[in-house]
Amino acid sequence: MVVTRSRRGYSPFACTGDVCAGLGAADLTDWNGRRISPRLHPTHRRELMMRYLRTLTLTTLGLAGCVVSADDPPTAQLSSNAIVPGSTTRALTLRASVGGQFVTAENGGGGDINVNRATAQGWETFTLYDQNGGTLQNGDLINLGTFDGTHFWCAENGGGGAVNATRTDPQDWETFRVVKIGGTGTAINDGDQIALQTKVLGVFVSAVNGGGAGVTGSATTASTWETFVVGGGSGPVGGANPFGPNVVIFDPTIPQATIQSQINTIFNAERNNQFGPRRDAILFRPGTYNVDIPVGFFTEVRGLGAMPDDVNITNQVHSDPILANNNATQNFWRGVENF
Ligand SMILES: [Ca+2]
Repeated sequence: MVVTRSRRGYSPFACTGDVCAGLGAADLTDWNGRRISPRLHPTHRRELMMRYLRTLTLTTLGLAGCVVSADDPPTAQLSSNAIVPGSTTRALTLRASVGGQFVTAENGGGGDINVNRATAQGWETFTLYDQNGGTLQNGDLINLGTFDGTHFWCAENGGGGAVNATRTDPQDWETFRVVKIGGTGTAINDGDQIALQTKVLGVFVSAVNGGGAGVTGSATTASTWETFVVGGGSGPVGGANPFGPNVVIFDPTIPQATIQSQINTIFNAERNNQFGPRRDAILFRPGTYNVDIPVGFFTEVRGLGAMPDDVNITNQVHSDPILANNNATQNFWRGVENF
């Protein structure tokens, strides 16, 4: 539950809904239990937006709920960096080079990491946080989030033993360096082979026996068991991002065609969804985007910059009439802001 005090002195209101599912859908009540419609009350709407962005920021920084890894001895971790601001994200799958099996976080996170899946689905899809932003390059420091949106890969004690997915706060044990194995150039793209080196001790993650078992983080050199094939696409993270599958976050490094495709997919789902349950949020990190954004029902489009000028949409954003004869009197439940 999130409780926030209005800047104008209104009573705080409590949200029992999922803010990530879209502002238009939030189940908001005031202290008297009355439902608040943010669309009809400008002050509440603004407050909801501020709270939403605050929650988003805190969650992005890994600070929501003041989450701390209780099982990490505080003296052993060198720092608490949470998700490094400016990190870019991408979906990632990893396949052992030797046996060709995919790496999975059992149950989508919170436990073991194994290398024993023939195909990649949700549990085998990770969110790669590229700490220095931009594209993924040889030598970049990364965090690897699991499908449940809660946990991160962790090399216990910074390396030398188990690697699991039991931590919720990405600190140094949860930070790895990507080392490109072979190939030309420094950029890492789908199909390239990489090794993962722990940040603290500089040892490498191994697929034990080349696959069919778990992973460890104790190899001093990157050889066959330490080599993984990158996959999963370089586009924005959908189902694997911390906010769930109905929140997409774009940044300027993502190809415009990829962004446009995802926007179109969302619009096609929301175009006539006046009475349906689906909710979507489309979020843009600061930058310029030459995309066309039709806004359907229950869709919120937001810039994530400190100021509206930080996000520029150079094509168009529009909400066309959904009824015949250019009748837009039922174009409800949608919003755009901060770009
Ligand atoms: Ca990078």
